This record gives sequence, C-alpha cells and structure tokens, in this order.
Amino acid sequence: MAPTQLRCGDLSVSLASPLVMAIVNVTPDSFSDGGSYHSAQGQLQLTAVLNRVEAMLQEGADIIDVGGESTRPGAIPVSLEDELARVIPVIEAIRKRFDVVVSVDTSRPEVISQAADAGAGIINDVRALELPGALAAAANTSLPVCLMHMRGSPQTMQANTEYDDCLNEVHAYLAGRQRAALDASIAGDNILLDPGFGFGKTEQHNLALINQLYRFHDLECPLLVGVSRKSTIGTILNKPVEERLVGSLVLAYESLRQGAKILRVHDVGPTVDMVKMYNALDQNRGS
Ligand code: 7PJ
Repeated sequence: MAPTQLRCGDLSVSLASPLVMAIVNVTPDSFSDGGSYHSAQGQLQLTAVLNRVEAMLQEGADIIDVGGESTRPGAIPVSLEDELARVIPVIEAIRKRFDVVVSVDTSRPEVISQAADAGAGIINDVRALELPGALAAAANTSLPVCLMHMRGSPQTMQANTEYDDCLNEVHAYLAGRQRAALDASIAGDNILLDPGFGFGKTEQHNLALINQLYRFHDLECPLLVGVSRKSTIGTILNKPVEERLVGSLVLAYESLRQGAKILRVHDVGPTVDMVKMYNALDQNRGS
C-alpha cells in the first residue's frame, strides 16, 4: 500500500487528499518564472522570495519546491558552488519564517545533505538519485525522495525522444530506481515516483503518460506530476508560457483522476481551486 502520510523531518503532510507543491525557481535563467528574485546586478533577493512564498501559502500551497538548477531543455549547467549559494539560504529563510514543508529540487549529494541540514523536508530529484553519492546522501537524511524519469540530461533530452514503448520504459525505469533506493536503505514509504512529463519525450508520449498514469499504481508509491506551463501545452495551444494556465489545469485534473497525489505547479491559487472541485466531486461519487 502507498503511504497516506509523509514524514518530512520535523513536519509531516497527509496524502489523504491531493497536495499542491508550489515552484520557487531561484535560477536567474529559469524557463517560466525566472529572474524575478534577482536584482539587476544578479543578486538573489531573499525578501522577494519570502514575499512570493507568503503569497503562495495564502493561496493554499502545501509544499514549497526550491530549485537552483535550470532543467529546461538546453539549459546551461550550474556549478555546485552556485547551486548551493542559491538554494541553501532560501531554504533556511523559508523554514525560519514559515512552518511549511520545503522540498529541494536537486541531483547533487552535497546539495541534498546541506539542504536537509537547512530544514528541507523532501528531496526532489529529476535524475532519480543517479548521480554518484546521491542515493547514500538521500538515505542519510531519512527524508522522503521523489524519483523522476528523464531521458538523458537536460542538455540532451530533447535530441533523443524515440522509445519502443515509452510507458513501459518509464515504468521499468521507475521500478528500477525504486529498487535502487530500497537497496540504499531508503524506506519504501519514503519514495514518491514521477513519470517526468516533458523530460525527453514527445507531445504524444507526454499525453500518454497522463492518460495512463494509473499504470504506475502497481509500484505502490504516491505519484507526483509536474505539467505546469510545459511546452507540450504551448505546442497544443500555440501559446507562450504565461498563457498556459487552462492547459496546465486540464492536465493536472486528469492526473488527479488517475490518482496523482502531488501536483507541482506555478499557479497555486487556480490549482488549489481545481483540487477543491475535484475533491468535492470525488466525495460525491461515493454517496
Ligand atoms: C519537474 C521537476 C517535474 C519533478 C522540474 C519545469 C522544469 N520535478 N522539476 N517533476 N520539472 N518532480 O518546471 O518546467 O515534472 S523543472
């Protein structure tokens, strides 16, 4: 059975109904909301981040996802020093000011360890703890981990999007990483899985992942899905990132229908409303 609660260090969250994970990208070059926390001189502005987090919490965010590496297709890799300098002070400042679970969107073992010391409660890795030392670093924190599927690296992922059977490959990959995490002594009920919408996949693959999300339930882990503002939506609607809210909500709603437990999003308020409507319908179904 998939767990119904996550113990995230000193805080915990219930998975009894779907959660909204709000994206805070502290990269100067992030794909849809980047730059807003940096001064003209490129300085990270903690007050701007905290104001944004406060607004997201008022809108009903359950988890704040802090990332300092841009993983959009073709993004320039960030150095370890820069990544640490971006995310650690932000996690510390958020945890000092708010009682909210913070997840850290990172792949590096050093960032995993320091983020946990700074108060992070979830490790969210688009590389599914594949970097050397990452599994051990994550196991050491005793925190929940999210393992995501990606083909190749952010630099190369859209160059090879051919699969014999994308769903089967993603499923086999996640099952393998779940096994690796268990073997590294990460507790089974501390593992979340994510099919990696938009990471080395075509539009048809991305749609199929959402339509067939139910196929991942046999792995008995809560599913996290990130579709917010992604380019598949832009292609279908022919709209720029700031006009992809409705497309994002439709895919997020279908993900909930298929049993997703955590939605990683930019637009917190509208997503929280959608989740409330989904919950109301869901409760009515049983009556
Ligand atoms: C995801 C993520 C996702 C998880 C990013 C973007 C790219 N982490 N980090 N799942 N996407 N778990 O937000 O467009 O889909 S960064």
